[in-house]
Amino acid sequence: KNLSIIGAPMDLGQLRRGVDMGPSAIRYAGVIERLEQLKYDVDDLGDIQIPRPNRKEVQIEDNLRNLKEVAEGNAQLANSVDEVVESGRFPLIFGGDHSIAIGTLAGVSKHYENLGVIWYDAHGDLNTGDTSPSGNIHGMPLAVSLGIGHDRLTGIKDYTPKIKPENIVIIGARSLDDGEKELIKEKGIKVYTMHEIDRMGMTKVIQESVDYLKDRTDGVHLSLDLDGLDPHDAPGVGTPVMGGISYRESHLAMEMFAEANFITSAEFVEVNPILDEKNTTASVAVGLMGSLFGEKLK
Ligand code: DIR
Ligand code: MN
Ligand code: MN
Ligand code: MN
Repeated sequence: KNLSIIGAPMDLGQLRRGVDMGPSAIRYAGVIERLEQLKYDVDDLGDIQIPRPNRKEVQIEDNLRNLKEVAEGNAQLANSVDEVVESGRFPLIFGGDHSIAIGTLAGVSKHYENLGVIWYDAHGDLNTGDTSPSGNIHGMPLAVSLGIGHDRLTGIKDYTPKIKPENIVIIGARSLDDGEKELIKEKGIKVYTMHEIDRMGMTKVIQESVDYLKDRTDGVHLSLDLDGLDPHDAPGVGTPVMGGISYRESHLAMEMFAEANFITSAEFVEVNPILDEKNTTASVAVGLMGSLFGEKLK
């Protein structure tokens, strides 16, 4: 039970400032104590360094805002994550906006033949520069990891793709752009939208997701965007979408992942303390990590 924490204070993958303070907010909400209580050996490696863009130069190329800095930051993150996995410890990454999943997956996936990914998010994050309505790279990391997108991003760690479409499960989707919907169809990506969660219940959604991934993968990365939760439960996010997954459903999901004992790396992203109410969202994130790492009520 050895865990290494890496903070990725990235805010250049979207337009709202403040998400770079996510790692501090999560630490301040007591994550290390919480995990140590669960008998983990926790090593906090601190934050990676994110380059600052030159405000006077053109920053959007190919509809990719801050491409250079996002690529550099993620290349660094990929190296740190790679070292953690190499050393046999569980990598736990705090965002930062969701563009950091590009680096996390680049670092993790080279250690697996068939890495599975659970993408817990209101969004698909399957855009490219060509399909993105915003130019924000935080809406693109899943596509990039599939090898679709600018080669400064897909080429991190010199291999692509990082993951296979059949090894992905998206949970909580309720805001998908047209290009994302097309990609989901084309690649046959498994998606549980809010409709399925309402209809089947979270228990069945998670059971099916675990069964689906368990046989076909040799490791599973959990990428949890706090905007997957309902904004009432997790208000401190840059792109809230009404009608999300509840606090209780989310804990159930984490507890079932803990029971299945198959998550091998995780990241919690998009916590923005400037938009938050008294650090609620960071606290929710820490509570979810408690459940994911085996906290029991009795
Ligand atoms: C939108 C929003 N699909 C975009 N994406 C977000 O800009 O690509 N992802 N917020 O988390
Ligand atoms: Mn996201
Ligand atoms: Mn999202
Ligand atoms: Mn987002």
